[in-house]
Amino acid sequence: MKIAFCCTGTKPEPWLNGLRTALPGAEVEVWHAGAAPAEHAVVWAPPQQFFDEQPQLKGIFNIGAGVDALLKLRLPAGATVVRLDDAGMSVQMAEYVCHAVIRHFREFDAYEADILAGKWSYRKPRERAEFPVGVMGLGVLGERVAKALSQFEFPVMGWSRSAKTIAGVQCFAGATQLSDFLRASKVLVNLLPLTPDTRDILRLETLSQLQGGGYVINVARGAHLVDEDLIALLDSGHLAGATLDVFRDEPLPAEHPFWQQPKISITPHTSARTLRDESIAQIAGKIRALEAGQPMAGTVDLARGY
Ligand code: NDP
Ligand code: OXD
Repeated sequence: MKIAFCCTGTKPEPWLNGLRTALPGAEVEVWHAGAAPAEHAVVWAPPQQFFDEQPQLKGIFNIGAGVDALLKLRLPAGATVVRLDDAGMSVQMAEYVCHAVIRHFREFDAYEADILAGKWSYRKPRERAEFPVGVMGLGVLGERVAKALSQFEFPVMGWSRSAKTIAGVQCFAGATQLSDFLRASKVLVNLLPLTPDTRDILRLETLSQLQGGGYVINVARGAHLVDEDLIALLDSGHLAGATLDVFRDEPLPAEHPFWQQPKISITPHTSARTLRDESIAQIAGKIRALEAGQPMAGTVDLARGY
C-alpha cells in the first residue's frame, strides 16, 4: 500500500517515521510532482496539482479538524475525505475557552493592570448567572467545551444544526432557533465549521442580539467573523471584548486594526494544535478501517461541507 504525504508547512520526517511504524509494510513517501500513484494521502493545505496527479486516491486524511481549505480544491471523485476526530484537540480547546471565559469573568486583565501599577484592590464578585455562555457548534470540540464550561457552573447554551441533548447544556438547533440562542447568551464561543451556511455568521445582525456587555471567543475560522462589525460593536460598548485565535488572513497582517484594539486578545491560531503521535495513531487506524471496508468516525460529508 502506498501513502502520499503532502502537508504544507509540516516537517515530514517524524510523520513518515510514525506512519511507517504504525502501518508496517506501507510505503509512505513525501509527494513530489510526477510521483507514483498512491492509495491514500495524508494532507494539509496540499496544492491542486497533487490531486490532479492522484485521481485514483481512495482515502484523503486531513491532519486537522477543519476541512474548509481542502474542500475548495477539486478532489478525486470517489475518494473518502476524513478529518481528525479529536486526536487530543478537544481537551486543548476546552482549556483555551475556559481560560478565556474565566479570564474575562474574573476580570484578571484588570487585576493584572492593577498589580503592574502596584495597586492592591478588590473588585466586586460578579454573578455567574449573569454570564450565560453560548457555544455555536456542538460537534467533537463544541460539546467538550460546553461540558467543560458547565463544570464551572456557568449557564451554558449550545447551538447546532441537528437537535441534541447534552447534560448541563440548554440546546438550540437550526436557523429558526438562532435568535433565541443568541439572546440567551452573553459570552459567545464559535466552534462551527466554515461552510457556505456559516461564513460571516458573526456579524452585526447576530452579534447585536447578544446580551449587553457581551464577549466573543472565535476559535473556529476567521471567515466566520465580519471584522468591521466586531470593531463597531466594541466601539459602541455593546460588546465588552473578544478573544480571537483565528483570522481571515493568517498571520494577522501588521496593519490590521485588531492589533491596536485593547479589548481584543489575540493568539496565533493555537487554541487546539494537531498532536502528531495521537494523529498518526488515529490516521493509521482509519486507513486500516477504510481498507477493511469498516465504518469510521470523522468521515466528511462533502455536500454538507464538514
Ligand atoms: P464537528 O464537525 O465535529 O462539529 C461541527 C458542529 O457545528 C456540529 O455540531 C454541527 O451540527 C454544527 N454545525 C455545522 N453547520 C451548522 C449550521 N449551519 N448551523 C448550526 N450548526 C452547524 O467539528 P469540530 O467540533 O471537530 O470542529 C469545529 C471547527 O473548529 C473546525 O471545523 C475548525 O474550523 C475549528 N478548529 C479550530 C482549531 C484551532 O486551533 N483554532 C483547531 C481545530 C478545529 P450537527 O452536530 O447537527 O452536525
Ligand atoms: C484544525 C485547525 O482545523 O488546526 O485542525 O484549525
